[in-house]
Amino acid sequence: MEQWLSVPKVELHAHLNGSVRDSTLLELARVLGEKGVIDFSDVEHVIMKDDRSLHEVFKLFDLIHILTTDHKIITRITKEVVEDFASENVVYLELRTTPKKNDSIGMTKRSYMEAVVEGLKAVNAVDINFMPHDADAGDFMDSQHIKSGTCNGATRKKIYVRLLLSIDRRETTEAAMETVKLALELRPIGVVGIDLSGNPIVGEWSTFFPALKFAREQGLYITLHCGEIPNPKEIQAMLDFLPQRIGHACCFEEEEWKKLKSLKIPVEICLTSNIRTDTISSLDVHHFANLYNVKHPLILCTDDAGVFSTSLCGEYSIAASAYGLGRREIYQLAKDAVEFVFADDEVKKDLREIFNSAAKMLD
Ligand code: 6MZ
Repeated sequence: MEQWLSVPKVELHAHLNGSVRDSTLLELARVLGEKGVIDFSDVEHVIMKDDRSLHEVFKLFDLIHILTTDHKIITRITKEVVEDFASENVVYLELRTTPKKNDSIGMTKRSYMEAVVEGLKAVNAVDINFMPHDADAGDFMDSQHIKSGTCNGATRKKIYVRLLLSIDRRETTEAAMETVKLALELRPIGVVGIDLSGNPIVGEWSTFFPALKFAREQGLYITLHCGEIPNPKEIQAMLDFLPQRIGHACCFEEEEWKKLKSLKIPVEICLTSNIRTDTISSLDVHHFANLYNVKHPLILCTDDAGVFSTSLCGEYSIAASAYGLGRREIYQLAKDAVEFVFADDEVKKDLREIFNSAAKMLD
């Protein structure tokens, strides 16, 4: 796995609350256990469990959300998640999260996102760029928060971070619309798009469609969790919507593959997540191989690095050994992801340069 550390990487499908370190979750659980809010020993067992069905994963998210409830904790986990990705040479991270409202602690969707932005500002292990270069961040900060390129004479690592706001499938049309309006308001601080996620057995496409349509009309990028369970009607409707990317695509039928391929919609592939949740029975039959062979646009991603105990290096390592990819192919796969990021052309240009200068390691 070490050898994939030197390859710059782009992460386009990472859920904030799914990417929290186990050690942080355990620490938070211990505190809530001491306060008598939860039973620590029960929770410890759930956090450390290895294999989970898709159903159990969503139960775990409900628990994680209890642990990460307040603003301070959201700020902390955001900082940690960004620094963890940066430490494995992720040079561009599109981090997604569901803005949450919790009246009992005075949390609004906006204040939740402010806490996320505080977390981005708090990153200090690397240089971070999370705002578009022409942004006017208004009351979020007085000057652009991009740190200088050097530290102690050595060039510091840099990570670009852009945000996607997730609509949870449990939400109503109004709640989804509120998230889209918030995303529009937060464009100056690096929100670039909308994700539709959450338990795939819950909710109807028609509920989210008006908000997603509005988002697209306003110029936000859209990525959809699509086909995590068999649901031909929804898959067709999602593909007809022409999102800029989709995630997973596990339970597609022949017709749906044909449509996806003819539309050339890039797919965010999360190998470990799909295997752990048994959405795909084994790597041998995973659709990565076919999509890769026909040169369909795809991006390797972690999904929930904490929940599935993985990392982006880990995902590249699995792809390399399961599908016989060498250093050059892995480098190319990582580099191709640049073309599917939702950031502006300036960022893409810089990322291409980062990859080009890393190409010498292939010699
Ligand atoms: C669908 C998923 C997911 O938003 O609270 N989420 N939705 N399929 C998946 N594959 C296993 N993994 C994560 O991060 C956690 C939330 O992301 C969505 C779920 O809605 C989960 O509650 P945030 O930061």
